[in-house]
Amino acid sequence: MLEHFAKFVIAFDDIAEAGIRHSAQALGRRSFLSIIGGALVGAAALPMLPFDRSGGRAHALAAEDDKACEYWRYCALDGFLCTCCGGSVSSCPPGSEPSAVTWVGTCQNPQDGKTYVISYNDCCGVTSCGRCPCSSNVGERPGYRMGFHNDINWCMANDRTIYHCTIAAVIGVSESG
Ligand code: ABN
Repeated sequence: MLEHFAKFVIAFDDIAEAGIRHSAQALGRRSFLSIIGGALVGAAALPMLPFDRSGGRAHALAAEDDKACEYWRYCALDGFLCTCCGGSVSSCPPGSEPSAVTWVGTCQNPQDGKTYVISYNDCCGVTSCGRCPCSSNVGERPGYRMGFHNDINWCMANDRTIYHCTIAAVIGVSESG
């Protein structure tokens, strides 16, 4: 067995040597060495290239972070995230109040694959928060379809109409998926 293996290695060695000799003769020694040198430098540089090694992990993590625009409930939210302004994903920061009118969208939760109905209430009565601006527009429509539009101040029907930030409360599961 060992003898067979040794013979195989020697044969392989001979073939490789013959191939290299042939290439060196055909190309000339200088260009043969420059090709080999280029290949070695190229192989050494490969691991330094900027490959994406994250495998989509960053995106998956952002889908669970309610202070990131990529959080799944914010798929149709246009405004400042209340989670960055002292509130939570479904309650307004202290001193502000939820808008009396709102627009409703649907977003898919990547954890269970279900589509949920989300109410995007603006929080009103305090000057604009200015933190974590987001503009996601899944299912959103232009202003002439007002009930499907997110780029307006939904505090318009409140006594205190100043816009502060936006929350995203789950109000049901979408039957249509
Ligand atoms: N619905 C958020 C918002 C408020 C004011 C202006 C534009 C968008």
